[in-house]
Amino acid sequence: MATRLDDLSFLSGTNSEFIEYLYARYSADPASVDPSWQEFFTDLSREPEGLGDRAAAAVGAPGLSEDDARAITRDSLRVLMMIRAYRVRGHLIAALDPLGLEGDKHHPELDPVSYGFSDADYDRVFFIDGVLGQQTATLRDILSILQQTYCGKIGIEFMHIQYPEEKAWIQERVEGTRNRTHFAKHTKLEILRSLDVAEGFESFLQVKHPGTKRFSLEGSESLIPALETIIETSAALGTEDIVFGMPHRGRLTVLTSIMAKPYRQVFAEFHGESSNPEDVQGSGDVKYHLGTSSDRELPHGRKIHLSMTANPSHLEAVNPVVLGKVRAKQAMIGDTKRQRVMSILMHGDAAFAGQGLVAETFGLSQLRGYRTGGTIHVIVNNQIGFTTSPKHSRSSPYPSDVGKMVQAPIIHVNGDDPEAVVHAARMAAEYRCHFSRDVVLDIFCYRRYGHNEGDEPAFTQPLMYRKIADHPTTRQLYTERLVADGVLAPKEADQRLADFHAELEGEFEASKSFRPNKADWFEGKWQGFERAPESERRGATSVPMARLKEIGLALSALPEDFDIHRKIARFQGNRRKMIESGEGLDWSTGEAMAFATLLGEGCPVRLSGQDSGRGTFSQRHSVHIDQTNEKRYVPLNHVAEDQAHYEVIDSMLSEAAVLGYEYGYSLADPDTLVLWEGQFGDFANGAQTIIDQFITSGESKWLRMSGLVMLLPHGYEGQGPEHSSARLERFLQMFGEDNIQVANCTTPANYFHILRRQLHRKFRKPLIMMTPKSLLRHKRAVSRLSDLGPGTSFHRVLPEAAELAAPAKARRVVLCSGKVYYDLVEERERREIDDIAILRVEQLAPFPKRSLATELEKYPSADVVWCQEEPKNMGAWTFIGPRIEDLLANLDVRCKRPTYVGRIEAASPATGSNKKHVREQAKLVNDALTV
Ligand SMILES: Cc1ncc(C[n+]2csc(CCOP(=O)(O)OP(=O)(O)O)c2C)c(N)n1
Ligand SMILES: [Mg+2]
Repeated sequence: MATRLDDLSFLSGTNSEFIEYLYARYSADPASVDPSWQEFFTDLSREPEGLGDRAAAAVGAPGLSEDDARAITRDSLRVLMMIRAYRVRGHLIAALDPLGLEGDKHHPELDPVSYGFSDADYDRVFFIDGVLGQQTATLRDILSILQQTYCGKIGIEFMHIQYPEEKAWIQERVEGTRNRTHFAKHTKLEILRSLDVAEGFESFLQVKHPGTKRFSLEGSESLIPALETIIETSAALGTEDIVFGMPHRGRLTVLTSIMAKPYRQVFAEFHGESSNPEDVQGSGDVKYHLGTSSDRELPHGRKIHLSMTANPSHLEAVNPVVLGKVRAKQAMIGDTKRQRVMSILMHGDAAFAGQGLVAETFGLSQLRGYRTGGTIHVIVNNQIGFTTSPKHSRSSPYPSDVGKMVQAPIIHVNGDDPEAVVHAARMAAEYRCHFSRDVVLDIFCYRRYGHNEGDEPAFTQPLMYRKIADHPTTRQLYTERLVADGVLAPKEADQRLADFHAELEGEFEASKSFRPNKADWFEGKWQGFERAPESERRGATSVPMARLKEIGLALSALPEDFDIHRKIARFQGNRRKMIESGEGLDWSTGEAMAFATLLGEGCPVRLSGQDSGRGTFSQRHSVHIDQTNEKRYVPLNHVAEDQAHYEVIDSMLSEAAVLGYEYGYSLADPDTLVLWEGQFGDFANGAQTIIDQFITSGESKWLRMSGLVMLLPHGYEGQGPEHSSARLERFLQMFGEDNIQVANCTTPANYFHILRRQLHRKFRKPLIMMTPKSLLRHKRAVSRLSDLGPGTSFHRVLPEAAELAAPAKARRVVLCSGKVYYDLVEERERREIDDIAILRVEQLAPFPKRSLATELEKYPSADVVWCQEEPKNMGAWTFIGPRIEDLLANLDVRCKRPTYVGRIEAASPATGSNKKHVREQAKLVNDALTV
């Protein structure tokens, strides 16, 4: 039976027998023990000398009897087992908590007694074969080295990493330095300066605005030297741009001291000045959610761009957004090694342990379409979440355990030892740069006051807060240390703080007359953009015919020697026919033509979603797979010379993280068409936080635009409750102040134009597209190539397509949106009705008032029906009903109020029975045309 080397829990007391037992088995048959044990024993018994001989020689007793040599071997094995236990679990007894709340720590696997040693063995010399840099050492020395290395103010978890190179790198660094720090005087003073600034700013705010919410950093000021170190180390290793994401805790201090946001501006925000330069723009947000950016000059003349991403109060929701921004920035500057732009994410301990988005974001970290070269995660582990203690808020020992899912090294550090923090932060930054992987820095600290400045923490944690009340600040402790070490005179320390206070007083005075600069949302890559105008929003989306043909043919071509699947060959052949004949373009060809033409114009397209390469409905076939060798061929990357890149990604099976990521991407790069696609539309509700807090409200809160497209399959086709509805009603309910566009198109041409329109205007707006399923192959849902050509554009409302007998006398106008249109038209034909007009509302929001008015006025004597497939409490009705009524009130028509036709109010979006579905569908079509 193989046994895991890491798991020593069964060793206590009997470990020596156990090792002997294993060793005996190994000697009889090496394969009978676990490979890790094989490696272990092989290492120890390298030829030509066996371990016993070498050990005996090393401890100065060559030529011992076989029994004695065996005893020495056993001793060495036990010591080596113990050393390994310290590497794995030393952090469990490290001095991490500044408050020392856990009391004495003991772990049996770290106790020599468990390995059969007693006090009498402490001064005996053991052979350890070069481990810890020693051939031999006394047990006392070995323990001292181990405790210094693994159980001091830094506790490191790295033995879970399965990559030998990474593990060795960390082990060498940690054991090589024994985690001791040796800083020059000027570095020590810089560390102190960071603490002065952090403590000084927070206490200044407390004096000037007592009780105002600021989520102070007090108790975790070491975050500031940690960030400074990460920035400096990363910059020295080639980073030019860092994107930050962080929660409320200490944000104001980070914004000012790290991001160089002017103190006067923050003070002005406290006085109640609008955070937005022009009050008329946007709703604004509370000060501890705002972002900022700056260029900082570092020692040695290096420059680095820093940007803090604005975020909502939903903890951890900003994580994927930050990563998406980083990826976009890397793409824009051609940073293929992913070293020039990086991300730092800060977290609270409770949120990091509790929020699923943390795990989802880790999940993205090594994926081809999403990797960003590693994120440095910093946990401000103040050992509390609002009023909840860790033991009630997580099932794992540390908040950081989730990081192990991607084998991130986890460095725990005591926040009251700023030098250890700096040392740990440097190692984290170097690791990320070296291995391009995520790393977690877990700063153990405390929260000096309540959750916010109005909260009383003693209601819930009286003992902890009594301890905190008597606990000196990190700055005080470090000052005392520097004074004791002769680095600083006591007076100097006071003077430094006084100088900083004087600086803040000056800023405070200046804040009274502070007027913010112009809004910064149209800078950098966004230069030349503007707020969306009221009208003229169509954009020039048509493409010359010759270009369409050329691109379309390239799109339907295949490379030579490509072993293509029979059905894909037919798919390509059909597409070719569509382009050659200019007739019968289907949905997926409309989409491919939109992408291809944009690519040809130099605009990259990034489509990420659930099985998006092929397409959930086997409709897209963006990527062809050679049937012999599985090589990929992406036709969209072969449509024109000098074209931009098309990236299509089958995403991780997450909604929130992936959608957040794509939103972030769209924030950084307005010139890429960024699309996220759900498998079925309703799955988007797993990303509701991203939709609510970023996509629909981000522009208003933070003056940041996004041209993100969400593709959400929607339509009632008898596939049951979840696969029918993308919950159109939710998006429409969230529409306000021109924040998003919601559309449900019925023709490939209109889809082509609405996608192209995303990049052919001087502003960006998220587009929520209800996309079809049955219409993907519907014989009527086709367009001509010329519908994409000169003179064409997107139509928010599609007029009656048939010839009616006498429009002015039509008795009814049926308004609808999406797939039900084709059901209605087919039934109207079957019944040979010629006095009912059917109009399609292709864009629901912003409501197309003018185009709809133009169409409705053609039918002055008709009554008006809104027909939808969805139940009455869902779909567009509650949004569109009142709007149509308002419109009719101002038109010269008979009907003044639309009538509802559709499914009755329901709890579940659709029936699970196909038969029932067909019956319901027939009824609503019949009602629309008769009742
Ligand atoms: C998703 C979410 N749920 C609840 C809250 C309310 N809330 C704000 S801060 C906080 C405690 C967070 O604790 P922690 O992550 O440890 O950060 P700390 O405040 O201790 O720095 C809670 C529950 C929130 N902001 N976001
Ligand atoms: Mg906390």
